[in-house]
Amino acid sequence: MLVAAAVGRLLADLGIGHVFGVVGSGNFHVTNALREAGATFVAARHESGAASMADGYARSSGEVAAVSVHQGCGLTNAMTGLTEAAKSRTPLVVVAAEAGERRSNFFVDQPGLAAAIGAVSMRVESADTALATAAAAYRTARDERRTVLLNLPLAVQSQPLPEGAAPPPEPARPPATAPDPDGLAALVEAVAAAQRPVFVAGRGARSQAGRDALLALAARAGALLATSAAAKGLFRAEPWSLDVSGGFAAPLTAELIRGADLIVGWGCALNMWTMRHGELIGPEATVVQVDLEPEALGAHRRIDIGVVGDVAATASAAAAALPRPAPGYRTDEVGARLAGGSRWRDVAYSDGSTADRIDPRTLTIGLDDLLPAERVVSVDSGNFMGYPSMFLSVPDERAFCFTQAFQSIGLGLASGIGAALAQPSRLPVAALGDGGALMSIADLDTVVRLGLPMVVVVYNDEAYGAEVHHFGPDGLDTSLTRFPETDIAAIGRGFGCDAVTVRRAADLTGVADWLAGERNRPLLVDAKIADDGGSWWLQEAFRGH
Ligand SMILES: Cc1ncc(C[n+]2csc(CCOP(=O)(O)OP(=O)(O)O)c2C)c(N)n1
Repeated sequence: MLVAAAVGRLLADLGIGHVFGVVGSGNFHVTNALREAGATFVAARHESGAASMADGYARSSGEVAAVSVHQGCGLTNAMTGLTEAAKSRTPLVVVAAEAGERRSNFFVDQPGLAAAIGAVSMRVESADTALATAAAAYRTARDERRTVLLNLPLAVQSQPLPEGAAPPPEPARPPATAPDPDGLAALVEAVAAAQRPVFVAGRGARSQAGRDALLALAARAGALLATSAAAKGLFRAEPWSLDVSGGFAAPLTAELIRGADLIVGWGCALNMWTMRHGELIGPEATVVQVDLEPEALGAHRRIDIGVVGDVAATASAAAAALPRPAPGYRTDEVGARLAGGSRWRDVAYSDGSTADRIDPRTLTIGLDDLLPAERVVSVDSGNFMGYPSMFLSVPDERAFCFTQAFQSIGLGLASGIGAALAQPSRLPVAALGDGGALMSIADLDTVVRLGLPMVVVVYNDEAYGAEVHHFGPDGLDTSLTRFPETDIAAIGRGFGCDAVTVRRAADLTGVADWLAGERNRPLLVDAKIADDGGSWWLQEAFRGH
C-alpha cells in the first residue's frame, strides 16, 4: 500500500467519519482511501465551504471532522474557514497535499499558513513515519481540540509503506483535569457567600457532562444560568435559564446579570461580547473563571478568582464541597419575571414593516412560530445576525452553529451544511445576510445535491448593512456598501431550490406550504427586510473595533 492510501485508511479507522473537500490530483488518493475505509466524503464547491462544513459538523456532532484539499491553492482557498475553526478550537484534521519543490506553481509555505492562523502543522516526512504522524494529527485534534494541518508531500504520498507498518497504539487517555485545590476552595467560598450568583457557560462547557454538573451546582447554589453565544441552547429547557449573555442579551437577561453579586464563567472567556465590555458586571460583583487552560484565566478581563480545571469535574467537586443548599438568586420574584417572558420575542416592539419590506423581528418571530422545534440553526455574520440568533429558539447547544470567532461573513451557509449532516433528524435553518449569501453561494449547489431539507433565510437589505449602519450615522457616503436589488429567490431556483420572496408577514404562507409539503428540495427565503437603523447589538460591536 502507498502512503497516501495508508494515511487515508488510518484516519478513517481512528474515527474520522466525515470528510469535506474539493478533490484535485494531490488529494485524490488519500480522499478515496478515507472513503473506501468508511468515511463519508462531501464534495464542496469551494474549499472555504469545505472548511466551514467540517467546522459545523464537528461543532454539532462533537466528533473530529476532516477537510481534504489540493496542494497550495486548495489550502489557500480554505484559509478563512480554517481560521474560524482554529480560533474556535474546533477539532479538525486538514489533509492537504503539499508541493515539495519551490519551483512548483502549487508551492506555498503551508506550515507558515498554519502558523499564521493558530493551527497546528504536521508533515508526513517519510513512509516509515507516515502512520505515526497521521495518528498524532488525529489525536492532537481530538485531545487538544485543535485544527491540525496534516501536510502530505507529493513525493512521500507515492512511496510504499514498509512491510508490517502499524500505527502506534492509542496512549492511555488522561483523566479530566481535576480543579486545582486552592482555586476550588476559593470558588466554593465565593459561591457559598453569594446572594445572587449567575453562571455563564461558554464553549468549554458544551457537553452533556458539563451541562449536568453545572445544573446540579446551580440548583444547590441558587444560581441563574446563562451562556455565551457560542454555547446557546445549553440550558434551553431550564426554568432558571437566562439564555445568551452579552450584546445579544434580552433586557431582562442583561438586568439580572448586572444585578449578580457573583459571576462565574465556566469554560467561557468572559470577553467583551459576552460581558458587553464589562457593563454586565455590577460594581460589587465577584468574578470567577474556570478553564482548562491557565493562560485563559483573566485573558480578557480582571478576575477575582481563577480555577484551572475541567468544567464538569470542577462543578461536581464544588457541589460536593458546598456546605448547604441556598435559594440564592432563585427567588419567587425572579421566577415570576422569568416565567412572564424573558426572550427577545416577548419584548413589545413597534413593527417597522413597510408596504414592501418586512421588519426583521416580524420575519423571525413568524419563522420561529412556523419552523418545527427540532431544528439546527446556523448564522452568518452581519447586522442581521442578532435576529436569528435571539428570535429563533433551538433545542440544545448542538443545534446552534455560530461561527463568529473570526467575524468573517460567508461562513454560515457551509457551516449549516455540516451542522445539518451532524443532526440529520433536525430541520436545518441557515440564516444569512445578502452579502454573506452571495459571497458563499457556490455551496448552495451542495445543499441541493445532498438533498438537505434546509431553509435558507436571506435577510436581504441589498447592502452590507453592518457597514451602512457603521458609517451612515456619521453622514458619510455609504454608496460603496449598497447594491441594486438582486432576486435571490431566482438565484435559488436556478440552483434547484424551492424559493419564496417575503415582503410582508402574509408571504410566510409560502414557508408554511413548503413545510407542509415533501421538503424534497431546500427552500430559499429571500426576505426583503426593512431598514432597522442598525440592530440593537451593533453599537456594542462597533465599540470593539
Ligand atoms: C470576509 C469578510 N469581508 C468583509 C467583512 C466586513 N463586513 C462585516 S459585516 C459586512 C456586511 C455583511 O452584509 P450582509 O451579509 O448583507 O449582512 P448585513 O450586515 O446586511 O445584515 C461586511 C462586508 C467581513 N466581516 N468578512
